[in-house]
Amino acid sequence: MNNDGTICRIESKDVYVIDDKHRREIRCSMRGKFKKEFNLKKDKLFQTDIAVVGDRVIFSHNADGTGVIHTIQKRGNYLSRKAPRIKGASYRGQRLEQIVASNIDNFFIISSFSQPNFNNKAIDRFLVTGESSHLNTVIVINKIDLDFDDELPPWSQLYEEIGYTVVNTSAKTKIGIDNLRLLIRGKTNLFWGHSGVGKSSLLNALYSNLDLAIGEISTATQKGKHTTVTVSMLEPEPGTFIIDTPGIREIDPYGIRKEDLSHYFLEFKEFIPLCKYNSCTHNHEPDCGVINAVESGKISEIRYDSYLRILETIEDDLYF
Ligand SMILES: Nc1nc2c(ncn2[C@@H]2O[C@H](COP(=O)(O)OP(=O)(O)OP(=O)(O)O)[C@@H](O)[C@H]2O)c(=O)[nH]1
Ligand SMILES: [Mg+2]
Ligand SMILES: [Zn+2]
Repeated sequence: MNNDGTICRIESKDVYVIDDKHRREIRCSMRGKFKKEFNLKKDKLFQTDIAVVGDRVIFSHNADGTGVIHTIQKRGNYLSRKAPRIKGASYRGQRLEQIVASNIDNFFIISSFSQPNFNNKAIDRFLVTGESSHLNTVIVINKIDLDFDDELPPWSQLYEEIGYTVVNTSAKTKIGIDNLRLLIRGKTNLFWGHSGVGKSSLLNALYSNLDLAIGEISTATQKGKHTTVTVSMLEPEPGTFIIDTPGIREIDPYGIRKEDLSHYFLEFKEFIPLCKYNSCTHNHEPDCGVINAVESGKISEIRYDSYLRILETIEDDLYF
């Protein structure tokens, strides 16, 4: 008999599925046809994953309590990034797309005020990733108990003025945790950010029934030690799903063209039609609406600087 479920975890060939009806986790394998299709498409394939956490599937039960996945439903949306370079899988300069998770209601960019240091450039990159994947994005700035000199408010304000929801939290003192819980309830939420910012700590603070492993911060580098190692979906209360992810090293969004980048900086949008050239990259061109807006203070220089840095890294890509 066929059953519906959602992929919650993948461990090499084992795909764990939460059964819609019984809310139980079932260890499944993928039907052979998936592998065949994967090999056939390999030349043209820009996606390294056939099945990802969040995918809705149809599966059947085996007599021994395991299951077999027959169908993966079309993804409503997904978060992807450039895959780490895989030898032999791509030609020179080409990077594959790696899908992290699918069917996401809220994309939470988790950052920390300190330990590791607040990094607005990284937030801006993550925002581009979220916007280009059409996700509903929320910014969380954790560890505000370490903001002894009240340096955080201008940063929260910068992003709030653009239109983002910003939640300031401390997993330690529990500030902001109730606010965060309200945004999460009843939705599928992805937690994304560098190692050590406190993704798993926040989840433990949000839901007392979770007991996720928490890592230390290296005293030498002020960075996390990659404590969470797999993407996994949790259901801390019925109907609320959270996908905890391992801290990322590489943060490049996938598949963005130079001329499209500015559309993912939401506050630039109204100024783009004022550019003299249609193909303006807002970098050096004369009569540029975006540059004029930066000069008159309507766009923050900090954000424009992030834009230029990301633009440079896109120019390194050869395959578009
Ligand atoms: N002072 C302070 N420390 C925190 C807070 N939240 C987390 N930490 C500490 O930060 C360290 C890393 O926390 P984790 O929850 O493991 O971070 P993570 O983002 O899940 O890291 P990875 O799993 O490696 O990606 C731990 O030592 C936590 O105790 C906070 O709000 N304030
Ligand atoms: Mg973690
Ligand atoms: Zn321009």
